[in-house]
Amino acid sequence: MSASTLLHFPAGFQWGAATSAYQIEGAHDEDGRSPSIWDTFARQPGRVLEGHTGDVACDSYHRIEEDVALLKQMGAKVYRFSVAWPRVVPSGRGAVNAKGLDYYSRLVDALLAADIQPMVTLYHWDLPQCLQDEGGWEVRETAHAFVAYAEAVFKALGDRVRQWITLNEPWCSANLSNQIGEHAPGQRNHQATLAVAHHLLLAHGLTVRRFRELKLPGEIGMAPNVDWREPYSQSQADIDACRRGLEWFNNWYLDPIYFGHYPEEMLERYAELGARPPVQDGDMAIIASPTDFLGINYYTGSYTLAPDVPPQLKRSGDAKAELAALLGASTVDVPGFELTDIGWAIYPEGFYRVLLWLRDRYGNPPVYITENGACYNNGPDGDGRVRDNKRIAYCQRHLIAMHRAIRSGCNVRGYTLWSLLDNFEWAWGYTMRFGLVHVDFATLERRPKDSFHWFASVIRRNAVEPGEAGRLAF
Ligand code: IFM
Repeated sequence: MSASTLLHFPAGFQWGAATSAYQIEGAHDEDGRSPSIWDTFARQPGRVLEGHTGDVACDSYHRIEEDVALLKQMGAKVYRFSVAWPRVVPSGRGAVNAKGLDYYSRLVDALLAADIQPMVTLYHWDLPQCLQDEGGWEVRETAHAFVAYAEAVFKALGDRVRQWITLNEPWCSANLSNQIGEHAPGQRNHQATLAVAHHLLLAHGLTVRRFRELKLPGEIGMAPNVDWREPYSQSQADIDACRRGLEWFNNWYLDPIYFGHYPEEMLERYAELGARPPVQDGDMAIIASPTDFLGINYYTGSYTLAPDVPPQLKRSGDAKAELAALLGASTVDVPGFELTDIGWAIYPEGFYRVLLWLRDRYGNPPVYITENGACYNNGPDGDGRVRDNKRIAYCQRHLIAMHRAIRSGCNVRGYTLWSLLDNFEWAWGYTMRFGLVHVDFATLERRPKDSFHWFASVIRRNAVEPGEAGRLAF
């Protein structure tokens, strides 16, 4: 392919890969780490496929050099990882564990020595279990405990880290965990969901303020997951249902940050179910404290189809039925696109559209794509090579969508692919693989897949090929 036909990204575009603590570190009881809600949840029968836990994961706690060498080989400019609260403040609040902080300090030093910028997420779902025992994110005090923990991390790493993310995917920590019940702590309760969501957002806002007070160099933002929904048809019912779905998934976390209020219609619908966010005076101003960028995690999209007879929105005590009525819709996987191995529709057009939607609705903030990637479970062939062409095709299509968005004026500054390594995929355990690097979970051996080499070529050229997916040179 000639250089002129490549789709180039802006100079200095920040390419890299992402992971999170519980999914890769292992060493679950070493150097003073206390259990998190995921240690507990994974031990409850039936919660995680095949009873897998993050006890060992990819053993990254003991493999800083190996993992950083992989990032270096890939040419990454940035590595997005998360800090485990139960490693740094094992009792949730109070004493700071120097050994826990030391691990992250050594990781940051190793990255900088390899000329890779650290991008640090402060919360990627691993709440200390001792705080859950006191009510977890349902209680307001947890937001204050989070700020104290964040401050300890700022003070230890803030001389070297220039990019901070408060929360990863609050929709998952609140809705997937407390309304749908698939993630820790695993309940179905609308009021708990709204309390958790509100205290997470409050923790975010308070942490942004503390970051500013400490006058640390660098930038701070949040990384919500957004998906894209479109009305199945131009019928008013489908349009209305789609709007509700977007309010529930995207706007609930973004409107408070950019506008200082929750989306009205969804707020009213929740109230019909007797659920309200526990907002106190001044909270929304704290939540709307200005950030420096928006992190965006995007994987999939769908069409929204309203049922012929919408379920009545009323309290029935059946949280699942109430959620269906709240949304008044079913989702339809985008026809014409395949599913990845985890069953998510491949919808790159949705990535383009959601980036334009963010541009127009929220004033075109600086955006980092903090996650995007695909689950494919094929392992090494007989010759040891992992030919994950489907992952390459998925990523190529999404990079093209991102390129179109940038050319349309979206202020996208970087992209960290999920994930560097195959890892603990939450309720799916180790059965679902998102890595650019294959991990043999019996031996912990790392093996770069074809997608790793392809992505390295994207980074090297700062460009993606527009050619036929799955037949790319690298
Ligand atoms: O593995 C997760 C990650 O922890 C958060 N975003 C989505 C990924 C794939 O499910």
